[in-house]
Amino acid sequence: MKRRLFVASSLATALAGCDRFTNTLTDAGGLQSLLGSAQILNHALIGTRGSAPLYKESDITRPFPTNGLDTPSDPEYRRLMATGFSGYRLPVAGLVDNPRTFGLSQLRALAAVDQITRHDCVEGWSVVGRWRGVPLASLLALVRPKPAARYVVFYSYDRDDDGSRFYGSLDLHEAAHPQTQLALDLNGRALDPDHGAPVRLRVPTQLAYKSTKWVRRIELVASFSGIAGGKGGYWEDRGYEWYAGI
Ligand SMILES: Nc1nc2c(c(=O)[nH]1)N[C@H]1C(S)=C(S)[C@@H](COP(=O)(O)O)O[C@H]1N2
Ligand SMILES: [Mo]
Repeated sequence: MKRRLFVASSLATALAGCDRFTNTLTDAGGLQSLLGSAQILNHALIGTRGSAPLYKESDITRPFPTNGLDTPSDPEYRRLMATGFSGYRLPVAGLVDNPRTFGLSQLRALAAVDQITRHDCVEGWSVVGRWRGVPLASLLALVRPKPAARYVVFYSYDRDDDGSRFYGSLDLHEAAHPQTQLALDLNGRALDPDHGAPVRLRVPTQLAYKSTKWVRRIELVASFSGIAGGKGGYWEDRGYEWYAGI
């Protein structure tokens, strides 16, 4: 409980975060952020390692906002985007017995999970959307993690003004959760670049900063101490909690 309270207060102070994004939702006199912090407190206090709630078609946020506006300017990403991502390849390697590289059609050929879930940003906004894609567990089963593998690291195409790349990580338990997916579609259409095309991670059991967009490469590791700031993610390196369960 003590730890949860600590998590709650550190998340509340992080409410002004995610400011790499231009937030398209207006904040009417702080009410939104007040509601947001109450919601985050609630999540942090109630907490669950069970399943995230599923929603109905009629709950889908319409129109569905563009939350993160910074479609990567990375030249490689722009080249892929220009060809409708036909040349996209996703390597899954590191501490695995069977490293593989997947094209989009190979990913689409795997059985998909289609779920309507809520995406909660620490800034206090939420959206409900239908994400469809491959359960990460299926991919892990294909590459066969070695016993030493503890974390799954997701590297993105976007980078900061100072050049640091976005990345994130999950432990194998969360990675293999049946609701954790590599999403390919949003609300019945292929993901658009603003929402993480062609492949974005969706982790409905955790806050949205764990749902890495524009996934470029996946690596299984024993520790992330040697990666970037060593805290397991772009936001974690900047003070956010690594475990962001809701
Ligand atoms: N690659 C990458 N993934 C990312 C981010 C980012 O900056 N880069 N931001 C995260 C945060 S803070 C949020 S709230 C969600 C926003 O996802 P959306 O733009 O699809 O709503 O993406 C997450 N995944
Ligand atoms: Mo966020």
